[in-house]
Amino acid sequence: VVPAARTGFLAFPESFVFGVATSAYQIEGAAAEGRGPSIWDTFSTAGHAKDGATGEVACDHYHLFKEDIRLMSSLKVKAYRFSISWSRLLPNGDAAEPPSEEGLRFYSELLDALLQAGIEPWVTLYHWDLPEALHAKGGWLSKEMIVKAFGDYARICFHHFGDRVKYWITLNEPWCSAVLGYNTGDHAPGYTEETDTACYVAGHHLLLAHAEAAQIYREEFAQQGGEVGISLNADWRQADSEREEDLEAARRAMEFSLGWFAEPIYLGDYPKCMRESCGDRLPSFSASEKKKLFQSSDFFGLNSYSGNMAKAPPRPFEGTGYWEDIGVEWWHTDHQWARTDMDWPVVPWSLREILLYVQDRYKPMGGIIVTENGCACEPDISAELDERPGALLPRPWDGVRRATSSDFEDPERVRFFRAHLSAVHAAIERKAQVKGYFAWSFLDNFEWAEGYGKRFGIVRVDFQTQERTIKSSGHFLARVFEANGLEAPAKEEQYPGRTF
Ligand code: PNW
Repeated sequence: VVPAARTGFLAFPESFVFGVATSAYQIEGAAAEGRGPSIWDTFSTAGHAKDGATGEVACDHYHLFKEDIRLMSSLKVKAYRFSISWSRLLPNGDAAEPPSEEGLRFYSELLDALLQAGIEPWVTLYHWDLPEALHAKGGWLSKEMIVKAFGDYARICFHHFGDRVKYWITLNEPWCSAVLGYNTGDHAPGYTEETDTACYVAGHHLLLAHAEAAQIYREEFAQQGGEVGISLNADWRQADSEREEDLEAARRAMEFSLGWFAEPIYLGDYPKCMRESCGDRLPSFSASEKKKLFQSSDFFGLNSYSGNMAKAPPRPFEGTGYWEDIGVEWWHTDHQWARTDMDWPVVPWSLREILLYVQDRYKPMGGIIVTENGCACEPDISAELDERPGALLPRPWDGVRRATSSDFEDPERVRFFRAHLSAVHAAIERKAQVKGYFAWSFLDNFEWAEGYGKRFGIVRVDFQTQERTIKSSGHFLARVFEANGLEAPAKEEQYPGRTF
């Protein structure tokens, strides 16, 4: 193999945090071992994920966590982002009952083992697995109930684990909880748009729950000396042209995705364009709620996987509802862009753009942490997809794929990470205060509605035997983590499609 001609070494700041990420429902399994049901148990056992997949066993991380931490050590991981399963601590969601001893013991042992291995834990409190008992009481649509319930749960976590956890993330991707859970119905609890307000109501309460947990930490646990942030997801939207309508479409797309959750926290209220489109269908914050939300995040967690274009529709959409309210041709794209197995366009420069946008618009205190970035690619699955009639757009690894002899060789993912890490580096050079990067994901896992067919891991999991094998992308990242930097992509590794 002739080594590609690269253009130089990209060094990251000394204190940069390199890690890997997972979430409870996607990896733990042990669904019945002391854990109460969550909305994802209900949703997946009802058959809403592909091939009837559920998280009942997943990666069996609940039993294999020690082995998994050894693997992380061998990958030179400095930080590990995982989530706590709410219903493993509070099987009935009820914080008036004492938390489950079994649940406390599991997370306590996990934290001890991580610290023993010199790995810094970054802990997400809510990665989508709402206790079913709380959903039955109205879930994210019930303001009084859910804000208090989340605060009580957060307090239990801070109390039991805050001696060892210095980085907390209240919510993972509230946009997904609100839109996929309460509008498209692709995720639990699977509400499809019965009303044109449900996702805004859920989103409102998600924000208030975040603020409640952040306030509890600051008022009751300040002496623990940690930080509390939130992880928001968005793909960068680039205007398709310089026409004013398209520039406006790009602004709206960013404000209806990232801004919806970022602006109440960083700028004091919902984006103006949301209020204009939605009127009273978008709930309002009281003065005291605004105050509680403002600057309620000690760092800006950003999850970003892709980018796309924004184009104004030829005439305004009719009707109301989240997608109509945005008023952007959401699926407009560049067909030259490569695609991952999720069909998400591969647009590395968009990660640089969104980081610069976050820095410029929100100036987050504590800086920005990329809390997720990665790609799904799996030789067998996409070979199948490639043969689907009339199907897919070009993929980055067309041609490479069939030459790939092993499931553990994933040059496509190496290429993805190299390109995206160099985009992060470029953002830092342009003064974005990016403090860390977590690869999604440590393990192949339960990819929500997609089941087990979409593999994001840098470690291969054989779901029959639970055997783990480090992929070449894992070895690649281990070298990046150790060297605190990487060689820039070679010319031939650059991706096709528009770059603007
Ligand atoms: C994130 N979308 O999910 C989640 O935080 C992870 O749990 C998940 O495994 C990962 O990304 C990969 O999907 C998303 O439709 C799911 O835009 C869907 C979307 C975005 C993020």
